[in-house]
Amino acid sequence: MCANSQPTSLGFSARAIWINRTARHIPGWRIRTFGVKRGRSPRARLKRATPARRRATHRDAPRRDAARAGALSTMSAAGKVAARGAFVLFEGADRCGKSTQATRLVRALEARGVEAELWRYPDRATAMGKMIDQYLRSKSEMEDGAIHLLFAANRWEKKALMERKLASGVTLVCDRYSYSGCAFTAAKGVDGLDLEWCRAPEVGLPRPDALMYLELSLEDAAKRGGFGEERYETTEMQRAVKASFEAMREDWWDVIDANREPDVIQDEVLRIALSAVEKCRAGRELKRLWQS
Ligand code: Z5A
Ligand code: MG
Repeated sequence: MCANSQPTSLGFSARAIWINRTARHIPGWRIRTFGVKRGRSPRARLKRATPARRRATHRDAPRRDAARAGALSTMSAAGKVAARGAFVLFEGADRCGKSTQATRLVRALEARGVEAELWRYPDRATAMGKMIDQYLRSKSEMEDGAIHLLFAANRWEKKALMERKLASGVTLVCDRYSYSGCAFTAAKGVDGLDLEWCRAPEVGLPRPDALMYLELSLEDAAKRGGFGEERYETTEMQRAVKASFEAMREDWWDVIDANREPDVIQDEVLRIALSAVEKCRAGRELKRLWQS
């Protein structure tokens, strides 16, 4: 029997398969499956499921989506590592130039065709951020442990968005993050609120791909103008904050001498950021804070 000749003694299902296979070679034919039992779609399966199974499926959805997003950040459908945006962070004590350099960096990256966004913490625009803002401006009071957790929650509420942006290829340039959170709370010297305690609520957040710590002495910082009116803006507090940053410093941080002309600092910062962007484009895995 030639390959295209019709079988004579086949049952209904086998005949349908034969029609399908044959039709595929005929231009203009729409392929349909006649009488062949197909697997039901997920939606159809869910419709027929018992109420308990349906509830479980919906309950699992966020976990499934998170797992998928995690996988997407490193693997493409073809099983290759996928390009993503870089998470670039500026940290340092007051007036070292974080906001200045973060703003300049976004512009410099965009000028080089890198899609970039400026993020900052605290994000004072959210409901939690508004409470933080009130606290920083001494318009409200809060226990030291409680305000620490609120700063951390302000990062957790934006974690999913951060991951989505990075996975979609946007580079995020961030002005302060968890390191400031830990440095400031630990600097208060409150019993029990040491660095280890401070880190706990931050564990599992996305870890930056590059952390630029702008190093500036208190004396040089003072030359950049007086303190503002916010709660932590005193010499004593800033000294303790610097000590906390020192205690947290890790090998992979880039320590930048911030006592130079802004343009000179920017050149160094841009080199570091572009190197991170390059690595993330090549599929570098997004790590988690303080997880082994
Ligand atoms: N906080 C916390 O407790 N827990 C947390 O989890 C987080 C934060 C995330 C937020 O302050 C406060 O919240 C902060 C920590 C705490 N408390 N304090 N203090 P913020 O981030 O909103 O603070 P800010 O108002 O942006 O100030 P800053 O960050 O300390 O400044 P900066 O961003 O490092 O510096 P700048 O604004 O870029 O520059 C300061 C001045 O220096 C300005 O006049 C510039 O023009 C000048 N400048 C900048 N670069 C240079 C150079 N290279 N040469 C000379 N002059 C320069
Ligand atoms: Mg700033």
